[in-house]
Amino acid sequence: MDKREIVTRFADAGFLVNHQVVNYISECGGLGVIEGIIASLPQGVTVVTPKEVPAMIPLRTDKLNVGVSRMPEILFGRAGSSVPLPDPESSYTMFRDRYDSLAAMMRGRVSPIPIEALVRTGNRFMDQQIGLVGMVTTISTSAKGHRIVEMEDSTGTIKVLFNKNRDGFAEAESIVPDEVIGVKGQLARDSMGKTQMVFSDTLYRPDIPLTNTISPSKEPGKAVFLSDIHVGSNTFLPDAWEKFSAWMQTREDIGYMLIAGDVVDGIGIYPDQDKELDIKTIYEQYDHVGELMAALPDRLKIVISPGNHDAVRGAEPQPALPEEFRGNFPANVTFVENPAVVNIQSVNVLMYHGRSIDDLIKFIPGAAYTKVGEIMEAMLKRRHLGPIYGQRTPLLSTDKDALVIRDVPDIIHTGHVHISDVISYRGVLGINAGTWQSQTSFQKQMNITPTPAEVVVVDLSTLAYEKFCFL
Ligand code: D5M
Ligand code: FE
Ligand code: ZN
Repeated sequence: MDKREIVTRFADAGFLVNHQVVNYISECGGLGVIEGIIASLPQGVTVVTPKEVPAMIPLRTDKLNVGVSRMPEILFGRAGSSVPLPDPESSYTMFRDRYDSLAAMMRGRVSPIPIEALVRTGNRFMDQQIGLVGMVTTISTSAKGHRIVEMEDSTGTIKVLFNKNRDGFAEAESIVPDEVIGVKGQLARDSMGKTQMVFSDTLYRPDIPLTNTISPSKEPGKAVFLSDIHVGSNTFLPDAWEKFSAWMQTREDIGYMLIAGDVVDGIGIYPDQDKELDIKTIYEQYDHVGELMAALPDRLKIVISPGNHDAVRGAEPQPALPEEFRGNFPANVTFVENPAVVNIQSVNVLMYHGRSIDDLIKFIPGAAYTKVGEIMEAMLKRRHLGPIYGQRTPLLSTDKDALVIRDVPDIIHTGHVHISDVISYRGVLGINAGTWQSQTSFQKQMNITPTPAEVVVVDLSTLAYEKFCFL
């Protein structure tokens, strides 16, 4: 990052900044690092020196009295819990569960009428203000530029028009296939007196309640978040990892490490991958990750969920890494499914690798890989990690839709895009820490510039975060 820009950012926020801090950020920072530093400045500080930047504080030798971290409690996604449904009707079961659980979150606000009652000829709701809740089946744009969305519930389907000249049209433009939405609007008839469509006044999403507040841990403790280590790739950054690993030895205040998938690069994941591999068997790749984990302080409680490069079924929910790959891992590592909900000191973390981010970016206007925070927000609004069926994210049919965000998490932790971003949405912290591999030839083609070797540390007792970079 440009040094002048760094100074300007601090100045805009009302701070002077020391040149060592500027050098540090220019080497390994972006706007997120600056924002992290500013957010964690104590009251009364006007000049930012290395003393105010925890990542720059020299290694400490004294012991911090932080006690022993409790074991993470797996609330969802325990190894072995996702069972595929066998019969061809299974996707119906899963979508029904998605509809029921998400519709329940909106019922009080929308007071929905079954779609069958709305489309019945001569029905009593004609020309009135009505509410409905449905899953989105098709989306199109009218000749005049309005959005037309077909919605389906268990009784029928109906078209809903979102007028491009109304407030909130941007939200309507962000409607994606297979999400569950609510609408209040006017039922309109055609010249034959039959229901034609609903003209929407207000779009509703399951969303995070406005009343949601942050609920940090009552005990002291910190957790470090990362993902996409990609061990085995010739673009994995061993020196940066070593720097991070050495730093972890000094951070006795950090009791937990959460890793949201792609711990190895895998074998045969993309065409010609073999030319970019330093470690050419999957067992050796995992053995090496095991060594990296064993070199970290053993007081750490580590949780690992898989991603699309890991040696498990690609369809989501993905199972936990099987025993056969775990031989070299220390006992302080817990393997969970993708997605998973893990409780650390009463802070609930929803871990999801994030393959669906590719699909959501494609469907949401203005979305970009450089703004993955907005995609985490999109997931929270929809209370779903990956609604779109039949695109790049393979979805497994299970009894309950594992990608529904049933309970509001304190933290949502994703990866996959290799570009870090942190957001806060209605009291939920969204963290994507980035990756440990430099730009691959594939990403070069796609024009994706990664932010490697960054981690995010969260103080569980305040839910404040800091970013650290080890390039
Ligand atoms: O994903 C690394 C990055 O590459 C992430 O930003 C998504 C992007 N990616 C991965 N696969 C594809 C395809 N097929 N098309 C477009 N973009 C993609 P990783 O899971 O680590 O390979
Ligand atoms: Fe990855
Ligand atoms: Zn990935």
